[in-house]
Amino acid sequence: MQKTSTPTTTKAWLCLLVVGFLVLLAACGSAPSTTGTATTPTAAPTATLTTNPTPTPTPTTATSSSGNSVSIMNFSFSPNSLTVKVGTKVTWTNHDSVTHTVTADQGAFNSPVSAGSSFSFTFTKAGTFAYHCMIHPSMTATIVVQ
Ligand SMILES: [Cu+2]
Repeated sequence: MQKTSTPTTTKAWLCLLVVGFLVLLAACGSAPSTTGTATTPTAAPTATLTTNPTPTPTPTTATSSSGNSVSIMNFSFSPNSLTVKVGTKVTWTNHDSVTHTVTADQGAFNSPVSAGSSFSFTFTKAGTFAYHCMIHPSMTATIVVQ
C-alpha cells in the first residue's frame, strides 16, 4: 500500500547487490572465456580454396647439357674445345639456318646436322678428337676425351 514510501537506501542496496551480482557473473563468465581464447581455431578450412596454378614441371629440354653439348652457331662450334670423360655422349645442335656436318678428322664420327637439328655421339675411347664441317672447312673444333 505504501508504494512510494520505499526507503531509497533499500533501492540503493538492491542496486548494489544487483551490480555486484552482475560483476560476479561477469567475472565468472569472463574467466573461462579468457582460457577459451587460447584455443581460437585458425581459419584453416580456406586451404582448400587456394587455386594452385598448374604445377609447372620445369621442362628439361637442355637436360643439363652444360658440359657435354656443342652449339653450332654462326658457322662455328662452341665451345671450340670441349673436354669430357670417357663414356660421355656429346650432342651437337645446329642453331644456324644451313646444314653443317660434324666430321671427325680421323673418321670416328661423321654426320650431317641440318638446320635446327642435333647429332649425338658417345665417346668410348680416350683421346683428342679433332673434327670439322665438311661443307665449311673453316669450321674446326676439338673434343678431348679423358
Ligand atoms: Cu658447316
